Amino acid sequence: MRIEKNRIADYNNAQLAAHKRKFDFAAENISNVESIIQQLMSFNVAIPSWALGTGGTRFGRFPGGGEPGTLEQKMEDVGLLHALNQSSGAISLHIPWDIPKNYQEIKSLANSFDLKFDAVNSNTFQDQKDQELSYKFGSLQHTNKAIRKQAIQHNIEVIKHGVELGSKALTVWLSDGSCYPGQLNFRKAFQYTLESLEEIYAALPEDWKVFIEYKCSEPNFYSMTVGDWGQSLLFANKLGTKAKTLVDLGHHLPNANIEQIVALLLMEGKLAGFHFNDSKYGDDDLTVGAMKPYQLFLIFNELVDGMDASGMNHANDLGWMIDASHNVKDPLEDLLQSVEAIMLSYTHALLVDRQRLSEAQESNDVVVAQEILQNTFRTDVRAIVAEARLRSGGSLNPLGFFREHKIREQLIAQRGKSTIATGL
Ligand SMILES: [Mn+2]
Repeated sequence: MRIEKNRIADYNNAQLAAHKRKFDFAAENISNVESIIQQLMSFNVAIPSWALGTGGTRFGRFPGGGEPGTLEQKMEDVGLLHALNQSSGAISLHIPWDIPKNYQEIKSLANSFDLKFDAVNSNTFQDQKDQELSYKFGSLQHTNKAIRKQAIQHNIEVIKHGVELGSKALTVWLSDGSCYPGQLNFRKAFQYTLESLEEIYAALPEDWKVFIEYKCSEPNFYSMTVGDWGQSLLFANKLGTKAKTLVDLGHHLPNANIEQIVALLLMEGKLAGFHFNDSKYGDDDLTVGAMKPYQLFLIFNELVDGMDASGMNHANDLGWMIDASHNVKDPLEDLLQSVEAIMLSYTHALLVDRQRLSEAQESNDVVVAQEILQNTFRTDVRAIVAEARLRSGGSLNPLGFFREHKIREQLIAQRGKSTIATGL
Protein backbone atom coordinates (compact mmCIF):
# COMPACT_ATOMS: atom_id res chain seq x y z
CA MET A 1 0.00 0.00 0.00
CA ARG A 2 0.96 3.60 -0.50
CA ILE A 3 -0.08 6.73 1.32
CA GLU A 4 -1.29 9.43 -1.06
CA LYS A 5 0.25 12.85 -0.56
CA ASN A 6 -3.13 14.56 -0.33
CA ARG A 7 -4.12 12.41 2.66
CA ILE A 8 -1.00 13.56 4.48
CA ALA A 9 -1.71 17.17 3.48
CA ASP A 10 -5.31 16.92 4.73
CA TYR A 11 -4.13 15.47 8.01
CA ASN A 12 -1.50 18.21 8.38
CA ASN A 13 -3.94 21.01 7.57
CA ALA A 14 -6.13 20.07 10.51
CA GLN A 15 -3.13 20.48 12.83
CA LEU A 16 -1.44 23.40 11.16
CA ALA A 17 -2.56 26.22 13.47
CA ALA A 18 -1.52 24.35 16.62
CA HIS A 19 1.79 23.37 15.03
CA LYS A 20 2.52 26.94 13.98
CA ARG A 21 2.08 28.19 17.55
CA LYS A 22 4.49 25.56 18.88
CA PHE A 23 7.00 26.13 16.10
CA ASP A 24 7.03 29.92 16.52
CA PHE A 25 7.60 29.47 20.25
CA ALA A 26 10.44 26.96 19.70
CA ALA A 27 12.09 28.98 16.92
CA GLU A 28 11.93 32.29 18.73
CA ASN A 29 15.31 31.98 20.42
CA ILE A 30 17.15 30.01 17.72
CA SER A 31 18.89 32.40 15.35
CA ASN A 32 19.87 29.71 12.81
CA VAL A 33 16.61 27.78 12.83
CA GLU A 34 16.37 27.85 9.03
CA SER A 35 19.75 26.19 8.53
CA ILE A 36 18.88 23.59 11.19
CA ILE A 37 15.65 22.77 9.34
CA GLN A 38 17.59 22.36 6.09
CA GLN A 39 20.01 19.95 7.78
CA LEU A 40 17.13 17.96 9.24
CA MET A 41 15.48 17.76 5.84
CA SER A 42 18.57 16.19 4.27
CA PHE A 43 19.17 13.71 7.11
CA ASN A 44 18.00 10.12 6.57
CA VAL A 45 18.25 6.98 8.66
CA ALA A 46 18.28 3.62 6.89
CA ILE A 47 15.87 0.89 7.92
CA PRO A 48 17.22 -2.67 7.87
CA SER A 49 15.19 -5.24 6.00
CA TRP A 50 15.15 -7.46 9.10
CA ALA A 51 13.49 -4.90 11.36
CA LEU A 52 10.06 -4.90 9.75
CA GLY A 53 8.71 -8.01 11.40
CA THR A 54 8.06 -8.80 15.04
CA GLY A 55 11.19 -9.73 16.95
CA GLY A 56 11.45 -12.20 19.74
CA THR A 57 13.70 -13.94 22.18
CA ARG A 58 14.69 -17.57 22.45
CA PHE A 59 11.67 -17.96 24.74
CA GLY A 60 9.07 -16.90 22.26
CA ARG A 61 7.76 -14.62 19.61
CA PHE A 62 4.37 -12.96 19.40
CA PRO A 63 3.75 -11.69 15.87
CA GLY A 64 1.13 -9.05 15.35
CA GLY A 65 -0.05 -9.75 11.81
CA GLY A 66 0.33 -8.09 8.44
CA GLU A 67 4.09 -8.61 8.44
CA PRO A 68 5.93 -8.27 5.14
CA GLY A 69 6.50 -11.75 3.66
CA THR A 70 8.68 -10.68 0.74
CA LEU A 71 11.44 -8.21 -0.02
CA GLU A 72 8.93 -6.19 -2.05
CA GLN A 73 6.62 -5.94 0.97
CA LYS A 74 9.51 -4.95 3.22
CA MET A 75 10.31 -2.13 0.82
CA GLU A 76 6.65 -1.18 0.83
CA ASP A 77 6.84 -0.90 4.64
CA VAL A 78 9.94 1.31 4.51
CA GLY A 79 8.13 3.34 1.86
CA LEU A 80 5.27 3.87 4.32
CA LEU A 81 7.67 5.06 7.02
CA HIS A 82 9.42 7.39 4.60
CA ALA A 83 6.14 8.82 3.30
CA LEU A 84 5.19 9.70 6.88
CA ASN A 85 8.49 11.01 8.28
CA GLN A 86 10.53 11.81 5.14
CA SER A 87 13.61 10.66 7.07
CA SER A 88 13.66 6.92 6.34
CA GLY A 89 14.70 7.04 2.69
CA ALA A 90 17.02 4.03 2.66
CA ILE A 91 16.85 0.27 3.18
CA SER A 92 19.70 -1.98 4.24
CA LEU A 93 19.48 -5.52 2.89
CA HIS A 94 20.54 -8.67 4.64
CA ILE A 95 21.90 -11.42 2.44
CA PRO A 96 20.82 -14.19 2.08
CA TRP A 97 17.50 -13.29 3.74
CA ASP A 98 16.66 -10.69 1.11
CA ILE A 99 18.24 -11.56 -2.21
CA PRO A 100 16.55 -9.65 -5.04
CA LYS A 101 15.27 -11.86 -7.85
CA ASN A 102 15.31 -9.08 -10.42
CA TYR A 103 17.59 -6.13 -9.74
CA GLN A 104 15.91 -3.78 -12.21
CA GLU A 105 12.46 -4.41 -10.78
CA ILE A 106 13.68 -3.97 -7.21
CA LYS A 107 15.50 -0.79 -8.12
CA SER A 108 12.50 0.74 -9.82
CA LEU A 109 10.32 -0.27 -6.88
CA ALA A 110 12.80 1.47 -4.56
CA ASN A 111 12.69 4.50 -6.81
CA SER A 112 8.92 4.63 -6.64
CA PHE A 113 9.16 4.83 -2.84
CA ASP A 114 12.05 7.33 -3.02
CA LEU A 115 14.35 4.79 -1.32
CA LYS A 116 18.09 4.20 -1.71
CA PHE A 117 20.00 1.05 -0.89
CA ASP A 118 22.20 1.47 2.15
CA ALA A 119 25.03 -0.88 3.18
CA VAL A 120 24.52 -4.58 2.41
CA ASN A 121 24.98 -7.04 5.25
CA SER A 122 26.54 -10.48 5.09
CA ASN A 123 25.55 -13.39 7.31
CA THR A 124 28.02 -15.99 8.49
CA PHE A 125 26.51 -16.29 11.95
CA GLN A 126 24.09 -19.06 11.02
CA ASP A 127 24.01 -21.98 8.61
CA GLN A 128 21.72 -21.73 5.62
CA LYS A 129 19.67 -24.72 4.39
CA ASP A 130 21.82 -25.59 1.40
CA GLN A 131 25.15 -24.69 3.01
CA GLU A 132 28.01 -27.16 2.63
CA LEU A 133 30.15 -26.36 5.68
CA SER A 134 29.03 -25.21 9.14
CA TYR A 135 29.82 -21.97 10.96
CA LYS A 136 29.32 -23.61 14.34
CA PHE A 137 32.91 -22.78 15.33
CA GLY A 138 33.20 -19.52 13.45
CA SER A 139 33.51 -18.31 9.89
CA LEU A 140 36.35 -15.94 8.98
CA GLN A 141 38.33 -17.13 12.04
CA HIS A 142 37.77 -20.85 11.48
CA THR A 143 40.66 -23.29 11.88
CA ASN A 144 39.51 -25.02 8.68
CA LYS A 145 40.60 -23.12 5.59
CA ALA A 146 37.71 -24.43 3.49
CA ILE A 147 35.23 -22.91 5.93
CA ARG A 148 37.04 -19.57 5.88
CA LYS A 149 36.99 -19.71 2.08
CA GLN A 150 33.24 -20.35 2.04
CA ALA A 151 32.64 -17.34 4.32
CA ILE A 152 34.90 -15.13 2.19
CA GLN A 153 33.04 -16.20 -0.95
CA HIS A 154 29.72 -15.36 0.69
CA ASN A 155 30.91 -11.84 1.51
CA ILE A 156 32.10 -11.36 -2.07
CA GLU A 157 28.67 -12.51 -3.28
CA VAL A 158 27.05 -9.93 -1.00
CA ILE A 159 29.24 -7.21 -2.52
CA LYS A 160 28.06 -8.29 -6.00
CA HIS A 161 24.41 -7.97 -4.98
CA GLY A 162 25.17 -4.55 -3.50
CA VAL A 163 26.89 -3.35 -6.65
CA GLU A 164 23.80 -4.24 -8.69
CA LEU A 165 21.61 -2.24 -6.32
CA GLY A 166 23.83 0.81 -5.99
CA SER A 167 24.98 0.19 -2.40
CA LYS A 168 28.37 1.57 -1.45
CA ALA A 169 29.31 -0.46 1.61
CA LEU A 170 29.46 -3.94 3.05
CA THR A 171 28.79 -4.40 6.76
CA VAL A 172 30.51 -7.39 8.31
CA TRP A 173 29.30 -8.49 11.70
CA LEU A 174 30.93 -11.68 12.89
CA SER A 175 29.63 -13.88 15.66
CA ASP A 176 33.08 -15.53 15.65
CA GLY A 177 34.64 -16.11 19.04
CA SER A 178 34.60 -18.79 21.71
CA CYS A 179 32.28 -19.95 24.45
CA TYR A 180 34.86 -21.47 26.78
CA PRO A 181 38.40 -20.71 27.94
CA GLY A 182 40.92 -22.73 26.01
CA GLN A 183 38.62 -23.23 23.02
CA LEU A 184 40.43 -20.71 20.84
CA ASN A 185 43.94 -19.49 20.21
CA PHE A 186 43.26 -15.74 20.26
CA ARG A 187 46.22 -14.79 18.07
CA LYS A 188 45.45 -17.43 15.45
CA ALA A 189 41.77 -16.47 15.44
CA PHE A 190 42.73 -12.83 14.88
CA GLN A 191 45.22 -13.67 12.11
CA TYR A 192 42.80 -15.95 10.26
CA THR A 193 40.10 -13.29 10.52
CA LEU A 194 42.48 -10.62 9.25
CA GLU A 195 43.57 -12.76 6.28
CA SER A 196 39.93 -13.48 5.43
CA LEU A 197 39.01 -9.80 5.70
CA GLU A 198 41.95 -8.94 3.43
CA GLU A 199 40.50 -11.15 0.70
CA ILE A 200 37.09 -9.51 1.10
CA TYR A 201 38.70 -6.07 1.12
CA ALA A 202 40.48 -6.88 -2.15
CA ALA A 203 37.08 -7.54 -3.76
CA LEU A 204 35.66 -4.12 -2.81
CA PRO A 205 34.95 -1.78 -5.72
CA GLU A 206 36.95 1.44 -5.79
CA ASP A 207 34.22 3.61 -4.26
CA TRP A 208 33.13 1.09 -1.61
CA LYS A 209 33.80 0.76 2.09
CA VAL A 210 33.70 -2.17 4.47
CA PHE A 211 32.20 -1.55 7.90
CA ILE A 212 33.52 -3.77 10.68
CA GLU A 213 30.95 -4.07 13.44
CA TYR A 214 32.03 -5.16 16.91
CA LYS A 215 30.10 -6.73 19.75
CA CYS A 216 31.23 -7.55 23.30
CA SER A 217 29.37 -10.84 23.70
CA GLU A 218 26.64 -13.09 22.30
CA PRO A 219 26.38 -15.56 20.71
CA ASN A 220 29.84 -16.37 22.01
CA PHE A 221 30.12 -15.81 25.74
CA TYR A 222 33.82 -16.11 26.54
CA SER A 223 35.47 -14.19 23.71
CA MET A 224 34.37 -12.35 20.61
CA THR A 225 36.99 -12.04 17.87
CA VAL A 226 35.73 -8.54 17.01
CA GLY A 227 34.68 -7.75 20.56
CA ASP A 228 35.22 -4.04 20.96
CA TRP A 229 36.19 -0.89 19.12
CA GLY A 230 39.89 -1.56 19.73
CA GLN A 231 39.76 -4.89 17.95
CA SER A 232 37.63 -3.47 15.14
CA LEU A 233 40.01 -0.53 14.73
CA LEU A 234 43.00 -2.91 14.63
CA PHE A 235 41.41 -4.75 11.72
CA ALA A 236 40.34 -1.51 10.02
CA ASN A 237 43.81 0.04 10.31
CA LYS A 238 45.52 -3.06 9.00
CA LEU A 239 43.10 -3.37 6.07
CA GLY A 240 43.31 0.17 4.74
CA THR A 241 41.40 3.36 4.11
CA LYS A 242 38.22 1.68 2.87
CA ALA A 243 37.78 -0.20 6.18
CA LYS A 244 36.10 1.53 9.10
CA THR A 245 34.63 0.73 12.48
CA LEU A 246 30.87 0.48 12.88
CA VAL A 247 29.35 1.32 16.26
CA ASP A 248 26.18 -0.47 17.33
CA LEU A 249 24.88 1.16 20.50
CA GLY A 250 23.91 -2.16 22.08
CA HIS A 251 27.25 -3.89 21.56
CA HIS A 252 29.24 -2.51 24.50
CA LEU A 253 29.95 -3.67 28.01
CA PRO A 254 27.69 -1.90 30.54
CA ASN A 255 28.35 1.82 31.08
CA ALA A 256 30.87 2.13 28.25
CA ASN A 257 31.45 5.77 27.32
CA ILE A 258 30.22 5.47 23.74
CA GLU A 259 30.42 9.21 23.08
CA GLN A 260 34.15 9.13 23.80
CA ILE A 261 34.62 6.13 21.49
CA VAL A 262 32.79 8.04 18.75
CA ALA A 263 34.92 11.16 19.25
CA LEU A 264 38.17 9.24 18.91
CA LEU A 265 37.09 7.14 15.94
CA LEU A 266 36.03 10.33 14.14
CA MET A 267 39.34 11.96 15.01
CA GLU A 268 41.11 9.00 13.38
CA GLY A 269 38.86 9.13 10.30
CA LYS A 270 37.79 5.59 11.13
CA LEU A 271 34.13 5.87 12.12
CA ALA A 272 31.98 4.05 9.57
CA GLY A 273 28.60 4.82 11.00
CA PHE A 274 25.96 3.76 13.44
CA HIS A 275 23.48 1.11 14.30
CA PHE A 276 20.99 2.84 16.58
CA ASN A 277 18.99 1.14 19.32
CA ASP A 278 18.76 1.38 23.09
CA SER A 279 19.30 -0.99 25.96
CA LYS A 280 19.20 -1.37 29.70
CA TYR A 281 21.09 -4.60 30.25
CA GLY A 282 22.74 -5.96 27.11
CA ASP A 283 22.03 -6.01 23.40
CA ASP A 284 18.38 -5.37 24.19
CA ASP A 285 17.65 -3.79 20.79
CA LEU A 286 15.01 -1.49 22.29
CA THR A 287 13.54 1.62 20.66
CA VAL A 288 16.17 4.34 20.15
CA GLY A 289 16.08 6.82 23.02
CA ALA A 290 13.69 4.70 25.09
CA MET A 291 16.11 4.23 27.98
CA LYS A 292 18.97 6.72 27.74
CA PRO A 293 17.97 9.74 25.67
CA TYR A 294 20.63 11.91 27.32
CA GLN A 295 23.36 9.48 26.28
CA LEU A 296 21.98 9.55 22.74
CA PHE A 297 22.23 13.33 22.77
CA LEU A 298 25.82 13.20 24.11
CA ILE A 299 26.72 10.82 21.29
CA PHE A 300 25.16 13.11 18.69
CA ASN A 301 26.93 16.04 20.29
CA GLU A 302 30.28 14.32 19.64
CA LEU A 303 29.19 13.26 16.17
CA VAL A 304 28.33 16.79 15.11
CA ASP A 305 31.41 18.25 16.79
CA GLY A 306 33.74 15.65 15.26
CA MET A 307 32.18 15.73 11.80
CA ASP A 308 32.33 19.53 11.71
CA ALA A 309 35.95 19.44 12.86
CA SER A 310 36.88 17.36 9.82
CA GLY A 311 34.51 19.06 7.36
CA MET A 312 32.26 16.04 6.91
CA ASN A 313 28.74 16.09 5.51
CA HIS A 314 26.34 15.05 8.28
CA ALA A 315 23.84 13.42 5.95
CA ASN A 316 26.15 11.44 3.68
CA ASP A 317 29.57 10.83 5.17
CA LEU A 318 28.58 8.27 7.80
CA GLY A 319 26.20 5.31 7.61
CA TRP A 320 23.10 5.86 9.74
CA MET A 321 20.90 2.89 10.44
CA ILE A 322 18.47 1.56 13.02
CA ASP A 323 19.24 -1.93 14.29
CA ALA A 324 16.50 -2.78 16.73
CA SER A 325 14.00 -5.51 17.47
CA HIS A 326 10.33 -5.12 18.30
CA ASN A 327 9.02 -7.76 20.63
CA VAL A 328 5.92 -6.11 22.03
CA LYS A 329 5.29 -3.18 19.67
CA ASP A 330 4.08 -2.80 16.12
CA PRO A 331 7.42 -2.77 14.20
CA LEU A 332 6.41 0.24 12.08
CA GLU A 333 5.28 2.27 15.08
CA ASP A 334 8.49 1.37 16.88
CA LEU A 335 10.58 2.48 13.90
CA LEU A 336 8.70 5.78 13.70
CA GLN A 337 9.53 6.34 17.38
CA SER A 338 13.18 5.47 16.80
CA VAL A 339 13.61 7.82 13.85
CA GLU A 340 11.91 10.59 15.81
CA ALA A 341 14.32 10.06 18.73
CA ILE A 342 17.29 10.26 16.36
CA MET A 343 16.02 13.45 14.73
CA LEU A 344 15.45 15.06 18.14
CA SER A 345 18.96 14.18 19.31
CA TYR A 346 20.46 15.42 16.08
CA THR A 347 18.55 18.71 16.44
CA HIS A 348 19.76 19.10 20.00
CA ALA A 349 23.34 18.49 18.89
CA LEU A 350 22.98 21.15 16.18
CA LEU A 351 21.76 23.58 18.85
CA VAL A 352 24.77 23.28 21.16
CA ASP A 353 26.63 26.58 21.48
CA ARG A 354 30.06 25.20 20.55
CA GLN A 355 31.87 28.46 21.00
CA ARG A 356 30.67 28.82 24.60
CA LEU A 357 31.25 25.13 25.31
CA SER A 358 34.80 25.38 24.03
CA GLU A 359 35.44 28.45 26.19
CA ALA A 360 34.04 26.66 29.26
CA GLN A 361 36.28 23.67 28.52
CA GLU A 362 39.37 25.84 28.02
CA SER A 363 38.81 27.62 31.32
CA ASN A 364 37.82 24.42 33.14
CA ASP A 365 34.41 25.84 34.00
CA VAL A 366 32.78 22.49 34.66
CA VAL A 367 29.48 23.98 35.80
CA VAL A 368 28.97 26.10 32.70
CA ALA A 369 29.96 23.21 30.42
CA GLN A 370 27.31 21.02 32.06
CA GLU A 371 24.74 23.83 31.94
CA ILE A 372 25.28 24.32 28.20
CA LEU A 373 24.70 20.64 27.44
CA GLN A 374 21.80 20.13 29.80
CA ASN A 375 19.99 23.35 28.89
CA THR A 376 20.22 22.30 25.25
CA PHE A 377 18.98 18.79 26.02
CA ARG A 378 16.04 20.18 27.99
CA THR A 379 14.93 22.43 25.12
CA ASP A 380 11.76 21.17 23.45
CA VAL A 381 12.65 20.84 19.75
CA ARG A 382 9.78 18.60 18.68
CA ALA A 383 8.10 21.36 16.68
CA ILE A 384 11.33 22.04 14.78
CA VAL A 385 11.60 18.41 13.73
CA ALA A 386 7.90 18.47 12.81
CA GLU A 387 8.45 21.61 10.71
CA ALA A 388 11.24 19.85 8.76
CA ARG A 389 8.88 16.93 8.10
CA LEU A 390 6.10 19.28 7.04
CA ARG A 391 8.32 21.06 4.54
CA SER A 392 9.51 17.74 3.11
CA GLY A 393 5.95 16.57 2.56
CA GLY A 394 5.79 14.26 5.57
CA SER A 395 3.24 14.14 8.35
CA LEU A 396 3.24 16.52 11.29
CA ASN A 397 2.47 13.51 13.46
CA PRO A 398 3.53 10.22 11.81
CA LEU A 399 2.36 7.99 14.67
CA GLY A 400 -0.97 9.79 14.88
CA PHE A 401 -1.48 9.36 11.14
CA PHE A 402 -0.50 5.68 11.32
CA ARG A 403 -3.11 5.02 14.00
CA GLU A 404 -5.87 7.27 12.71
CA HIS A 405 -5.64 5.89 9.19
CA LYS A 406 -5.46 2.31 10.50
CA ILE A 407 -2.34 1.45 8.47
CA ARG A 408 -1.66 -1.82 10.31
CA GLU A 409 -5.27 -2.92 9.94
CA GLN A 410 -5.01 -2.32 6.19
CA LEU A 411 -1.74 -4.28 6.00
CA ILE A 412 -3.36 -7.19 7.86
CA ALA A 413 -6.30 -7.08 5.46
CA GLN A 414 -3.92 -7.24 2.50
CA ARG A 415 -1.31 -9.70 3.79
CA GLY A 416 -3.22 -11.73 6.32
CA LYS A 417 -2.90 -12.23 10.05
CA SER A 418 -0.21 -14.89 10.04
CA THR A 419 2.43 -13.77 7.54
CA ILE A 420 5.93 -13.99 8.94
CA ALA A 421 8.73 -11.67 7.93
CA THR A 422 11.59 -13.71 6.50
CA GLY A 423 14.87 -13.80 8.31
CA LEU A 424 13.67 -13.71 11.90
MN1 LIG B 1 24.11 -4.00 14.48
